[in-house]
Amino acid sequence: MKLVIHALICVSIFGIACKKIQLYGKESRLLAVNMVNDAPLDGYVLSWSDEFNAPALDTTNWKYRVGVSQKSYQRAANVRLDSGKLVIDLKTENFGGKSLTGGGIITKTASGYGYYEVSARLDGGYGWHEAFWTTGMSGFDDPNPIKAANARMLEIDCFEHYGEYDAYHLTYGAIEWGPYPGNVNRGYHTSTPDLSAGYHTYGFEYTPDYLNYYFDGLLLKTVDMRGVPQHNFYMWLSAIATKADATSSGHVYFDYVRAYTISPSEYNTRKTTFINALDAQRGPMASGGTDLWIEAEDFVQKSNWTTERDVQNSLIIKGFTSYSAGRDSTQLRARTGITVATAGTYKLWVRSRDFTTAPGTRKFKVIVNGITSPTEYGTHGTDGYAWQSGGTFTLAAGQNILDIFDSSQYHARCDKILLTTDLTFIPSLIGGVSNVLHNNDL
Ligand SMILES: [Ca+2]
Repeated sequence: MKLVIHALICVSIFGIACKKIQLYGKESRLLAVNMVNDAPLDGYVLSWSDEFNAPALDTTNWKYRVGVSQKSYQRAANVRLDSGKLVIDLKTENFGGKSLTGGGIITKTASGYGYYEVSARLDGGYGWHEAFWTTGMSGFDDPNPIKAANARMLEIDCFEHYGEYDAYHLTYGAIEWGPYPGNVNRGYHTSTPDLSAGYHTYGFEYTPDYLNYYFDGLLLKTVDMRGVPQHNFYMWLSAIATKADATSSGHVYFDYVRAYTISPSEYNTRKTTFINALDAQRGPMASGGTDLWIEAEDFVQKSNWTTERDVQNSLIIKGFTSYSAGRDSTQLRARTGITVATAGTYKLWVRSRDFTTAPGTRKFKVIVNGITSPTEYGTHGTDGYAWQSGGTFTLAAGQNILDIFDSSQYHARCDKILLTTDLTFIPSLIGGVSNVLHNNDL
């Protein structure tokens, strides 16, 4: 009965799952049924896996990673299946203009939300970089539209391991690539066991709301994904050289890659814990009055301000990076119109970035309906983003105009603005989510 249920799920959610079951016969079916019972995260069921038990790589599901990356040329010939493992051989050999060769495999079918896990032994050695990661591309030459100009593309690095660090240190993270490049998050974990000596599980849970990283079943980090670009992706299991003097031979072993999905109702139950934890990290998201939360990156006229993803996975805008005399105000300001429903007196708060290195040098001003706030922002003296208060302003119902003015022309960064009728409210941490309508009727 469980097999029937599993088969129905995989037909409807993850088409290639059934292909696997049909290809490898009764033994794999039994394995799949058992793994449903062993789903590593509450609410999830297995939807697809490759246990690498076949005599050769299933090229209906996988393509080889081929070509130059960093210090090595990746070859299909370096990838093989042996005793139930996918093995990537790392070699010193002259090929394709490089003196080192690595390899990897990439899924041919895109995957979506779910939990993904590999079991791997990372014995590449010095100078090699092993990884389980995802991107919207199924190859660097992939014409997939997710790679199109201005497409917001997310890379998830479930684990990366660099042999030159040591055998215990792994990193993980997510990166947004163009048009707002930057780290959504980055972290690392130091393992007690030697990652090169045995198999360990590396997993990530990708959802519309959060991204979880796991090592050997241990939750390493929960990242807020609300507002972060999301799309289906291809899985990459790969090993390349990052050092020209990488060790002369090494091997990376993958025991399996497994994909799990969760039903909407199970997800609604599961997500509560993680969303509550993330919201607690945001600080207060509402005052006792009327709040206008305004993201700087939503300003309709940005002029020379550029949008970037910065620490704490916030989207921000950044001004000029070097001073030049003679720039006029239209070059220095970002401007937006916001529609206000409730007229009144509002207190201004601005979330800016400062640095402990040369604090107070990346500065900007905020102008509300032509009146400049007395505070200059980017001067709070703490490392990272913080809120600064900026006086009170009268807002009329209807159209109001805000400017962010680049007063230092030197790496000024603004995350968001709060205008609130609660004059005693003090925002902290990330704050609330955007709740205003912007318009370009200026
Ligand atoms: Ca922002």
